[in-house]
Amino acid sequence: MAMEHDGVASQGSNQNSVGTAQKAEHVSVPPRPDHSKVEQIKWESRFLRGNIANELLEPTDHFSEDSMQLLKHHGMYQQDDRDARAELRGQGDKSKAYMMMLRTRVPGGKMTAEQFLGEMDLGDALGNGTMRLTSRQAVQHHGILKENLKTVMQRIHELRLSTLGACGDVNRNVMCSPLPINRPCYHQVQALADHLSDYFLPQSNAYFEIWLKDMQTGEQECTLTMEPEHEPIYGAVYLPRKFKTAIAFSFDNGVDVLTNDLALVAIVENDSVVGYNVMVGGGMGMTPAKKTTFAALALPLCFATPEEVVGISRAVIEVQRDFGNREDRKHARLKYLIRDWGIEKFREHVAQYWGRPLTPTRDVPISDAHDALGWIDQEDGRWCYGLNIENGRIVDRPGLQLKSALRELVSRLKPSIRLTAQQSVMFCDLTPEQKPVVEEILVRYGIKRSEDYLPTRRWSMACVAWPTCGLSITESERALPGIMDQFEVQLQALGLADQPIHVRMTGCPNGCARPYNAEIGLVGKAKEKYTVYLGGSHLGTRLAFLYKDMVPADQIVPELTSVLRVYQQHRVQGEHFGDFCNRLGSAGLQAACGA
Ligand code: SRM
Ligand code: SF4
Repeated sequence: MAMEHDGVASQGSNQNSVGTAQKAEHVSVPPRPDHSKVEQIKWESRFLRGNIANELLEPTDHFSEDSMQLLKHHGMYQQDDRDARAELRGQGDKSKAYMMMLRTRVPGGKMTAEQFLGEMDLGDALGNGTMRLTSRQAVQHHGILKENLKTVMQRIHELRLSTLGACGDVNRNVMCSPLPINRPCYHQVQALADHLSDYFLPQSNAYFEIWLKDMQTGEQECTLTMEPEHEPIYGAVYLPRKFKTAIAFSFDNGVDVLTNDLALVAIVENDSVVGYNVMVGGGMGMTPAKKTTFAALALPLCFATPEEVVGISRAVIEVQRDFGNREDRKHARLKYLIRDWGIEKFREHVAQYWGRPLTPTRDVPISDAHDALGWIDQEDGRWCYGLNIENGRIVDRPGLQLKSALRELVSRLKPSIRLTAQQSVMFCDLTPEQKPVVEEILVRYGIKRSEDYLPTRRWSMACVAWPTCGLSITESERALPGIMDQFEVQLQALGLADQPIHVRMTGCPNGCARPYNAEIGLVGKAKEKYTVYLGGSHLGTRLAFLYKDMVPADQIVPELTSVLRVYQQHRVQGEHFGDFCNRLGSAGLQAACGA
């Protein structure tokens, strides 16, 4: 049944040409028959409600397919334990051990000590006993049972956090530099991340109605109010696909800004942001079998002053909303619209939607990237300590009491918290007197300090993959530590231990740990086989090239060692590993390695 929506219709991908672009505001058009099934599900969902509330009441252990799609917009994914799946299949049982993954949105990774502790408690009480810091400065819980979902959602709300806008076809967690330096530019960038995050949140009441409405009154009373239903930016079918925004500084690209749909590079003069180079159309995900898909870095769109940046960002989102591909979800990210149209046509549309001509980007290159680890002077008399969390997993296991250490540290010192884009955590606002306490706690629990890792490990990152990710082809989070152990032995043997080589691994080609612009990218292609990419830049400004395909897991380090040897012998002084590989190219490296 066609419904009246006050939103914006999907116009398909190629309906308007330059010069005839109409701002399709407040038009309500149902999805076309050739649009993907997800478009129909969103359209019929009455602004993200669908049948979720009813299914929640049913005594089942999982949701229907349609609800699964909608639940993403509430910040969660239905998964099953794939280790258990294998076991069950072995016993001839075709059922699945269903569970939910929940992602809390944390703009710029900024949390309070209470929120961090509360999230850890939640993972213990109702999750799988771990907490996962993500590659976008957010927090994930795995292993939540359907019957506990509402309780978890309400507890997250009590922590004054939310999962809304963390997943789904909307703007996701907005990233920015987590460095808590007390200079105006850092505060300005965090304020913009907070603002964009709020501004682009879905406005539907569905989140409130389904998860929070029946919360107890009193101290914990829900503060959300029931406003009339209106989705002024997204309309009834939301965006064609996920949309990601990050803000970097030209002098610090620790957030890997160019891999985002909307990449804002802050330009600073006299410690204040004077504007942003706005770049568009970055994205990592690709499907090797589908040759029209690719990883891409964002392209220059325009310069925006601090007053203009929100309006221009909105125009970018609106153009993607109205012209992004809604037929094929594998071709629906902004990067495809931009490459299909060309940047000039896209620029014209953004200018038209914004209502003013755009100014060219400024010639201020990205010059550095900070890993945000170790002791950092906040320049206000206080200190911050960035602790390397290997692959973002906070867990207690025999020989690693990481969760207990963090719990003691955060409850005793009450630092404010920042999460980094490398899945690590920073304890901020520490007094000089608290510095030795941090060190003492880490030593007592046997936690390796960031300074004790080789630089390459500080920059390494793996996606979650097995056993929770339904898309993983092979291991990543559980495989990378062992690979890094071997890799470090080789680095040391070759006298390269001081090299901060960025290694990123994923369990499938979707690229959740951003492997395609890393110096070394290891991408799961088949069971225990990986594609090796080389030649990305440590600044995140260049894509890597495919070096070798279908490399068995146990051959990764031997393959890389051959390349390291060539690097050790032929690099020019100060040349980063990625730059060296890029200089030689795939064929040059293969020849030099005698492959
Ligand atoms: Fe991701 C899908 C985990 C960052 C590209 N990603 C998934 C799902 C939800 C699997 C699914 O759809 O069923 C994974 C859940 C695994 C699990 O068990 O937790 C998942 N992605 C992650 C996280 C947790 C990886 C991590 O180890 O940190 C990251 C959560 C970030 C966050 O807090 O929001 C995560 N994902 C990324 C990034 C990196 C980034 O955004 O900076 C990318 C590449 C950039 C990009 O978007 O292009 C990324 N994830 C994808 C894609 C490919 C999208 C595409 O355009 O093709 C998928 C698959 C999809 O959307 O269909 C995906
Ligand atoms: Fe899952 Fe693939 Fe993302 Fe890894 S890269 S978390 S395997 S979707």
